Amino acid sequence: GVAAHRGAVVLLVRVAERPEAWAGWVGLPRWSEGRLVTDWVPEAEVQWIDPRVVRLRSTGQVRLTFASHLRIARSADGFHVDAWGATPLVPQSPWEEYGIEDPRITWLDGRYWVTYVAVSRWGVATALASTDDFESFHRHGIIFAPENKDVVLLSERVGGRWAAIHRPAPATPLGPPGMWLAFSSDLEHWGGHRPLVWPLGHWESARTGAGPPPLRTAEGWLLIYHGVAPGQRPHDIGRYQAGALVLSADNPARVLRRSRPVLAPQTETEEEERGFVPGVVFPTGLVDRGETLLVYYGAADTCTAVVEWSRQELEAVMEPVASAP
Ligand code: MAN
Repeated sequence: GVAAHRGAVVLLVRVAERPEAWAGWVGLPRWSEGRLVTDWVPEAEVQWIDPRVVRLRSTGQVRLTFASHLRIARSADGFHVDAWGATPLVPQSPWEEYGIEDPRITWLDGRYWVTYVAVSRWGVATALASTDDFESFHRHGIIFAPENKDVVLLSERVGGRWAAIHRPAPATPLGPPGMWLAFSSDLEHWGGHRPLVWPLGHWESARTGAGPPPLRTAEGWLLIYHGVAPGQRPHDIGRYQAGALVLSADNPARVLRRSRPVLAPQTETEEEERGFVPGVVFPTGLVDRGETLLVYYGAADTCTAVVEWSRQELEAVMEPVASAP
């Protein structure tokens, strides 16, 4: 996630840590009382689901092979990191024990609000924190229960209420995980849920989720989002690309225009086996520079990258869509 703060770009970066290899054992990290500890499990006890996730044969428990926390980086020009913040944001509560991930920052009502993913033995939820200096954070707890990720806040009230886009992940395969809209008067209690985005193209048919918090424009809300194309086999992660759409200003449940993919895995790390999870671009931050947009994204779950888009070119590839089903 990114924000403009005191004339610079502030990045809240997800840092994932993995224990060093130890022959015959798999190290599964978790946070406990503010410290990172590792559970060492014999290799034979572990069934790999993908590079990120294992299942323990004895208990059936699912664990991540890494644990994430968030770090602050400051950049004057948006391209080079000038300084790292002194205090990282690390997992604190039991529902953050396997890590905190994928932050998104929204400036709203005179404060920065951070939605982030909290991972634990209870599943994958979304929590809320706020700050005004990126040095100390106030935690507001979980706002969307498991499984729910890709939560972004709209920076202005709609019809008197705050609005969020969220992405519940149903286990019953009646429909692929997709984006929903919800409303709140205090940012902590959410209701009025309704489906927002349904897949149109094959590239987004496995799942979709919001990218950076939507940008208010003259036309409405510009939302960059990720779409996933199904892989070959059932457990394949699939290919992540990004698209863009515009939501109506007074009724953000209405999608006005929508693009084909505008960002695809392209660098060697993103495309090949050199990344931790190749085939993934995952935008979560946006800086409005007027004629251009800076879009910050996770590349192959390996590094953070930035791309600069011409606003005009992006506008030109978003086509009008027929109204919601
Ligand atoms: C998926 C991926 C990972 C993430 C876990 C838990 O496996 O999105 O990057 O760490 O879910 O959220």
